[in-house]
Amino acid sequence: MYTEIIGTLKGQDKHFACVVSRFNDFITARLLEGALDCFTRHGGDEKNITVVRVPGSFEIPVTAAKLAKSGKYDAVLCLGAVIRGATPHFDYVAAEAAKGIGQAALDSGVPVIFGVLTTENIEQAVERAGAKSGNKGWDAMISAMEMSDLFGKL
Ligand code: INI
Repeated sequence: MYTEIIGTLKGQDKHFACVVSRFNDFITARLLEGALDCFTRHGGDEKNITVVRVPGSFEIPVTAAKLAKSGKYDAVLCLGAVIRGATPHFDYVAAEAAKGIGQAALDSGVPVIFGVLTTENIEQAVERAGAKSGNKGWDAMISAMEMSDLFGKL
């Protein structure tokens, strides 16, 4: 018989930081709403959430790394939207965000959640920010709750 360790989904007594990009704010605001809704519906108290605004997704990793290392948060959520049609340097911004967010988690040992949309067009981004494909901010909060609970047990 093996030992299984799993994280459960609960917001009680959890302290999270959300790094939110102002670029494509009409999308990232919806992602934040989804994350907060998810948190409070799982017993979390909104006063335990710190929202940190950054100019764009490129600035998310360094900010997330600083927050993760502060020791104040059980997890850091990264919420951004990189839309190919809107930028000639999509690949650079998207790649840096993904690589840097992963690095922030590895360096700090704190769950740093990738809630950055990388889409071909605005329509796809809208679909993932509360329309027909759900809300990736909500999904990011689910991952934050699961991972922070799991890390408390490892
Ligand atoms: N930042 C985004 O979050 N999404 C984008 O689609 C985007 N585009 O289109 O360029 C974007 N650019 C800004 C970038 O993240 C930095 O803020 C900027 O380059 C300053 O470092």
